[in-house]
Amino acid sequence: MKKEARYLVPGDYMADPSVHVFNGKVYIYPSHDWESGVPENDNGDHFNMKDYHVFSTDDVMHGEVTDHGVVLRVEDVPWAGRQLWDCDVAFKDGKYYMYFPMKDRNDVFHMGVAISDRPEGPFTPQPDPIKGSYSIDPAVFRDDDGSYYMYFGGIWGGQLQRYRDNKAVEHPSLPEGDEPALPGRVVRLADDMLEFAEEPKPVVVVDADGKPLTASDPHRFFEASWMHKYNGKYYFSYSTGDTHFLCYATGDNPYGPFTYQGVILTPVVGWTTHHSIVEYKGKWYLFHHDCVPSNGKTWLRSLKVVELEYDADGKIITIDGGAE
Ligand code: FUB
Repeated sequence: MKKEARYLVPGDYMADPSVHVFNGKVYIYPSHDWESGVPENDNGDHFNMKDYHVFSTDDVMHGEVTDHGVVLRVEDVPWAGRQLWDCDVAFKDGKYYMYFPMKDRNDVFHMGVAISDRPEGPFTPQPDPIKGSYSIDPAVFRDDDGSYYMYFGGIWGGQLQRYRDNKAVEHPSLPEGDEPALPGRVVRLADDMLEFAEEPKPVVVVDADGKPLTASDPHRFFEASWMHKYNGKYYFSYSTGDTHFLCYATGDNPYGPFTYQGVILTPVVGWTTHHSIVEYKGKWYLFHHDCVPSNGKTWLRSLKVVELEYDADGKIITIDGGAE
């Protein structure tokens, strides 16, 4: 279905929106793309982002979008190497916790935490990355019982293929053909929000017969996890990367398994696709990005929002991403 969409920050290149409602307003936590001159490759070196901005609005489709400025920079982080990719923010007991993936000085991705008293930042980073953290794209979900879970992981440049059972392997590889696809990960956060409370677990997406989606399935997990709850069900959504869909699967608990349901967004202009799903003032929204304003430059993406609809059975109605 084609839907009215809005570019939220026409004056700059922002991508990978993580969105939450705090204090009655919508807060958007994107990556900040820029023309760094780094050539494009499968390792994602061209996504050479160096800071984050925060945006807010109280009218998603038509209202003013406030830019709260730079809230964290690579050079603020004591363990920094390079590349601030998709972040997320969670609120607990009066503090806002920003979770961000960045490469350390050995070019290995880990997740850091930075803290603020305000949703708009600025955020002060902890001295070290989260112990046992790896790969990219943290999405933090608060369940109704007050537990917080981080969904994460991304293959290729996101380095997830370098890990099995949460340990780095000497010879990274990806499953192929009919082998089960490499799953994303989920982990409960500790009460202080600064550590993992347990070992990360695989987020397995299964078909209607309960079999894990295979590595050759165009709808298998690649990166960009998100979790939301709708009518009491857990909706795990993600990007399929090189096949360019946003898909979702549902389950009855935060760990899954999740049963594959369908496509949320067909391919957009640009290589990556990424998103978050949020309810605000009684409507549901899909925040995402595409490369239309930059004429298809993969590394210069623009923030977008469209209204999301469910049918009577809780199925998400597929949105047309606009790519030919
Ligand atoms: O923005 C850099 C990376 O591109 C993100 O971490 C991925 O999800 C993809 O959007």
